[in-house]
Amino acid sequence: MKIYFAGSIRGGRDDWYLYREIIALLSAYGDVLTEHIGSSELAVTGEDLPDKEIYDRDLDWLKRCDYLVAEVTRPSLGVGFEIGKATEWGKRVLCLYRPSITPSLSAMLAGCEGVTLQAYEEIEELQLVLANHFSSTAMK
Ligand code: 6IA
Repeated sequence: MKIYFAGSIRGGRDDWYLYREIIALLSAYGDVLTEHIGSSELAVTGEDLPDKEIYDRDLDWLKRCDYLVAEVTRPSLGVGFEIGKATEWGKRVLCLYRPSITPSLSAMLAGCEGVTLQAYEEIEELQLVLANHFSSTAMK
């Protein structure tokens, strides 16, 4: 099973350490194609690739994934774009967010039928959330 994890890059790297922990939890369920999102070395000015190469590579991974899991507490244009594409392509999409920081999410996520939203505050809560999500949406 292939999982595409999406998290803010140019939208701000405040939560990079949290992304790293979520990626570690996700790796119990499949191959996480985007482990670099949780890297401390990927800064806002980060990866040394032309934008077009990043775009082509990421969309290719997104097309091949079974699940998109996104941490959407920090608004990111790129993450929103990826969620839009994934829902259009019929991927299973789980969006995780912390209401203490972002109490009301964009209606484009909150109102989208193709998106499963899950609020949480502590990383410890996610173990159960992910177990439930992957067992209830298991690939046939
Ligand atoms: O708009 P954002 O940059 O916050 O968008 C973040 C999302 O877009 C992530 O979920 C990634 O999948 C994708 N993305 C955006 N930029 C990159 C990137 N390097 N490398 C990999 N995925 C990316 C950006 C380097 C840049 C800061 C020079």
